[in-house]
Amino acid sequence: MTAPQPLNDQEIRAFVCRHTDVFQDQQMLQVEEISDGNINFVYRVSDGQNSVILKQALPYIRIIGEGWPLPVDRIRIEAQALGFFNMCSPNSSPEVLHFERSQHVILMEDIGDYHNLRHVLIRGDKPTSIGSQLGQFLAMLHYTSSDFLLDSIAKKCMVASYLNPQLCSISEEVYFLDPFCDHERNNVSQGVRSMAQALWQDDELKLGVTQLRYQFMNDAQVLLHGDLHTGSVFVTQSAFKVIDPEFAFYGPAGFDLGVLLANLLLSYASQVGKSHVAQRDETQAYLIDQIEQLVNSYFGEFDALLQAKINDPVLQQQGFDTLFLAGVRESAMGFAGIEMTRRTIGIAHVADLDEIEDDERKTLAEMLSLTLAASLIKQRTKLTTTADLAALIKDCQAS
Ligand code: SR1
Ligand code: MG
Repeated sequence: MTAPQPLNDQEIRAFVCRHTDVFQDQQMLQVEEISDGNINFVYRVSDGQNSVILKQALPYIRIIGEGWPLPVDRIRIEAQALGFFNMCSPNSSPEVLHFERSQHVILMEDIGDYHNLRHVLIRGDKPTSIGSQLGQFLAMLHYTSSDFLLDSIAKKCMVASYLNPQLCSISEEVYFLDPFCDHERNNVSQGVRSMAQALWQDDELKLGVTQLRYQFMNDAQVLLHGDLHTGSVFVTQSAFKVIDPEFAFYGPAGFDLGVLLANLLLSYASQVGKSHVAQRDETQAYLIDQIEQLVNSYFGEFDALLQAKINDPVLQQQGFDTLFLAGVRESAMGFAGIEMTRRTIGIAHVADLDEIEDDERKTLAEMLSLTLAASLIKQRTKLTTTADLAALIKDCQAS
């Protein structure tokens, strides 16, 4: 039997005209494939004036094919999560124009005026308040989906409607398993092979990884984006949109914060690849500022929301809010270390490191990433302020 195929251009034009009233003439529509992630097919459909985005899920991973099957229910979860994000924080995600369950297709607003944050940072552009905007967005998402606001039954129904077993299973493997053993899926550069071999033997590190994986598998605290790297964020100088929540599920709040923090740190580590020292220092200072903004605004906003309203009378117990947020901070630091490790030596790398042309500088950047990652995992209980985090980053760079 042949595998289900991506829609062809004619089918895409017909689909878009059937499900929107944006376009006059089907034959005038241009279809451009803009798939950028690993998993789905994405197209921009335009008549020169108006445009929409069509995203199609097939029952396998796009870049691998039928060899890695993946249920199409992920696109139902993505449509649902995009709606929830916009409900929590208006205009924080592309508007879903139509979701067609039978064909596993979302039609959504084209955010063509926004740019992929990973590429923005690689170019050296510096959007000024992206750290604090994303920290506030995440705090609002996590609080709104938590037991602090929802009643027990509503929360459990939310957990059920975001069960995403196969995508969680992928994350359990590609974040927590492969990078911490000599797995055939890993992609380890020659320059950091000996560091990778050392970390595969590091029992203290692997115990931390095990604790974090167990939290990822069991702590259904809040609705997570589930894959919040800088390629899942689009920005202008003053605004952002979060895309691509197909990995959304109920998990530990520290996961989203940790993954985002890690991607800013990967950008930080990649600056070691620059020969122009003043430019490197300026960009690293900018990134530290964004990291501090992200962490401080997340905890500041979450704390303010908790002070304003906790519905559950037991969760109102004095001191529980502080304990909860301290736990989130600790796990976020650990998850950041996991994400950095997997993006450096696992199956899914990041362009920030991979596009460094000079091999020696690339090795130095990858070494800094792995050093920082291991410190974040091992020292996560001690990083109780952003000053502690900034000091750890400086120490790792100096070592
Ligand atoms: C097999 S590739 C897995 C990764 O691709 C997605 O973009 C997610 O980051 C996932 O971990
Ligand atoms: Mg993605």
